[in-house]
Amino acid sequence: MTEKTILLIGRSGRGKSTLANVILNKNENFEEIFKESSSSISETKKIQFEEFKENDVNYLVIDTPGIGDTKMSDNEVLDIIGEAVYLVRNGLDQVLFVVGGRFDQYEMATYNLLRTMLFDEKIVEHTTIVRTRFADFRSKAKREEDVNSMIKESKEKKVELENQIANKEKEIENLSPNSEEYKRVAIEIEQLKKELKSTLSEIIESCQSRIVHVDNKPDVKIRGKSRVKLLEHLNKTCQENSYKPDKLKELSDAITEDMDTLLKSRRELDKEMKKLKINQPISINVKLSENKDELENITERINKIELAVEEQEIISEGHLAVGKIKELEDKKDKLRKEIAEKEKIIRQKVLKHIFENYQEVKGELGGDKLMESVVDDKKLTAENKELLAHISNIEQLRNEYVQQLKGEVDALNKHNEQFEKKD
Ligand SMILES: Nc1nc2c(ncn2[C@@H]2O[C@H](COP(=O)(O)OP(=O)(O)O)[C@@H](O)[C@H]2O)c(=O)[nH]1
Ligand SMILES: [Mg+2]
Repeated sequence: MTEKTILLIGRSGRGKSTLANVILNKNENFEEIFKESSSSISETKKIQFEEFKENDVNYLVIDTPGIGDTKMSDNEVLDIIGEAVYLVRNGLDQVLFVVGGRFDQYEMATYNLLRTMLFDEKIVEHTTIVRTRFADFRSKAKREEDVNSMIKESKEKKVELENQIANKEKEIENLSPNSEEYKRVAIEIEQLKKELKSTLSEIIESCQSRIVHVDNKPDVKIRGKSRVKLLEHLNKTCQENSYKPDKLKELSDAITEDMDTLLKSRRELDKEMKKLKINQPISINVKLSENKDELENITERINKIELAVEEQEIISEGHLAVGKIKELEDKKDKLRKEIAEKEKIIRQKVLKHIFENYQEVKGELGGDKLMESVVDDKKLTAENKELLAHISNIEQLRNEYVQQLKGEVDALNKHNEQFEKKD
């Protein structure tokens, strides 16, 4: 049996979860297994994955929430990265980079951040652009027109950014390196360079034969067409060996064992919770509801209490007495502790991995947001703190060095000018 691991990446709202449901086609009815976001409910910031079998291929479909494009809690970011790495530990067959009609500057934030943290430049060769919301998906001419306009737009954006950078670089030449103005322009240049790295042009150009247009509006027939198209495409493109870059291997080697234990404990806890739910005396629920003043009607309340008493009797008849519940509760608490401990260990390892790639991550659009999210002083280990201090030290030294060089160049120029005047 062939295994194919498919990772969905893209800005939130572009249609990743919908696409995952289309590929999965649960109960032949595109049931919503991956949570699709509507405007009223905010997207869950968790990895979701499902497996299914089709034509002797075992597919693993992984839906990722955006990172770097929104502020998240440190645990959320670290958990997403840890889980994604664990799921693709045996290699990745294809990244589906999902885009809608509009592009904004954070379109590629998650893609680029994952590329620097876990993958390498070769990820582009394993990427397919999936263009959603494309009603004219049947027309070859319209598809080509769309690709051309994507290329044109991203090229124009690239030229615009390059010009802006060139202008700012001219501007900074005439500023004193110690001035506030200099610092401000330097930051602007850095930001523009990040944006330049984030234009779609490179990825579109190298993925031209791998752009799939679909429309996944809620229409079984049209979604069926999308699905056939996507699976055919995956069948064609995923023939080569799966992609397993060094950085991914490094981190997955570090966390796989912990993750296995964590998942085992979580499953056990789930089982215990189910047992507890069956055995929980319902009277507790009645008390809670009373506190909340949810039961306005007195007779209704009495009925509920009577029901609770009845339930309690059934429980004691079934020999599921308080002692048993206590035992289950203890087991549950122990498992909870074990889980929390493992989660902490995995997060620390992911954090260490991010710090080891600190410079590159900071150099990406969204890198600052990601770092802000994960650097919570209270949660850093001594080792990570040392690493961070070391990195910021290097950064400071480098800045000082650059300033010093600028100063020397200025002095030399002045010196030359004087000589020229003398001549
Ligand atoms: N018309 C149309 N709507 C889509 C398409 N893909 C997604 N949507 C809608 O766009 C919204 C966001 O989709 P979702 O899959 O949750 O986006 P995600 O944040 O990238 O996972 C949902 O209301 C979807 O129903 C598409 O191809 N066509
Ligand atoms: Mg989603």
